[in-house]
Amino acid sequence: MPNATPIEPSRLRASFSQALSDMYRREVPLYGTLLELVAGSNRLVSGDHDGRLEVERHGAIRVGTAAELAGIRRLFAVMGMQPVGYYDLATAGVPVHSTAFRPVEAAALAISPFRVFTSLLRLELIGDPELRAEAAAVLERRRIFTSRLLELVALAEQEGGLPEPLAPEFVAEALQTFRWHETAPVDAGLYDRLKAAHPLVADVVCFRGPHINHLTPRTLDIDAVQAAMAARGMNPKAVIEGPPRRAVPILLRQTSFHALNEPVRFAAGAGPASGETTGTHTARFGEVEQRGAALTAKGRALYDRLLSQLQSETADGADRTEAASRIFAEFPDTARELREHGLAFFHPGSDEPLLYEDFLPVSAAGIFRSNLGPNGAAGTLAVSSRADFEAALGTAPLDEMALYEAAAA
Ligand code: OOG
Ligand code: NI
Repeated sequence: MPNATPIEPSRLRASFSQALSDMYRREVPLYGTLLELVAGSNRLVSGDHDGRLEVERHGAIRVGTAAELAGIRRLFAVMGMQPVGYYDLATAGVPVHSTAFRPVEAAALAISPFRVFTSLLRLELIGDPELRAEAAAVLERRRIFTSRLLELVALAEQEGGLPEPLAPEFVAEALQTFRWHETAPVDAGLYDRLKAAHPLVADVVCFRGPHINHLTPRTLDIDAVQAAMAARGMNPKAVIEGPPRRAVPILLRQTSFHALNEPVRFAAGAGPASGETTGTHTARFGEVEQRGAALTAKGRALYDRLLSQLQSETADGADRTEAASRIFAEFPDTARELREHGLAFFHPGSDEPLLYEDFLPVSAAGIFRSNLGPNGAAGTLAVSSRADFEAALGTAPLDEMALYEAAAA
């Protein structure tokens, strides 16, 4: 389709995230309940009756190979999303390392802030060499992009954008990559062995593609949503990740309902008597987030120090709410002090802090763990290699601090 005007990447991203939301609500009806609850609570807080404040801010996927990660990078680039930041989850016992694909320009963020937390499985952490080879072989065989999607991505790369008339088809084909598959290409025996190695390994290897594992709308009052989830029997995780409630919110607070147990049909095994078998898998959930000020390196260092103090003081199960407000009292809680102490970034010539657009590794690990069941809480794993991740991605992720510095200048 020569000479057709390319669609603005932010508009393509907006329609993709809306389509993904519609698909996920059909796949996971409890997520629809969460969206309604968040919309209701946002209306109470803001008195805003028409705006879609609670439009999804992010989603998350997990891929299995370098080639898949590189393909995901090309796909998201068409929608104006660049890899930002590097997150090593190994120190929290989660065998992945990650980046976030997101828009970086203020204008693009304003049109659609949608981003995807994307994790690459570290297969080398499977100790048993035979099992590792089996997992690698399964991953090598799968194709997570339709051939038509690959054609459309290549066309967009050649033309410097996706021709506008092809946008609906592009969105429909892209959704295929992230949909749920109820049938697994592996037998139940292999699933069980991979799950015993780590539940995350089974989640990545045993399915036909990187199903979206959660979407996350924005709330204006995360404490209210947490309480409402509990009141509705939605089984929320025990604690809200991130900083405590404050007058001037900083960084990112997150909570979720626990992942559901969903039916799966496994392929027939190799044994003579075995046919297709059924089982269950636990991976998909719903999350909410509340964002606050982006912190400078100095502010972030203070946050990290207070958070690790909080973690060590509550390791024995002590009351986290009490400890958090006591420990975080040290973090100044007015915009004026945040600026005077050089703790947060501000819009140029304004009292308004810049919004934090990224993720927090300790919080992300908490979200992972609460959704992986009892085996998900392993200790520290071998430290990951940022160089390996960059080689797989085909580039170095952008540095989030540099982006905030530029936006504040
Ligand atoms: C990603 C968990 C991290 C967040 O909001 O911090 C995340 C995953 O479960 O794949 O989404
Ligand atoms: Ni998330």
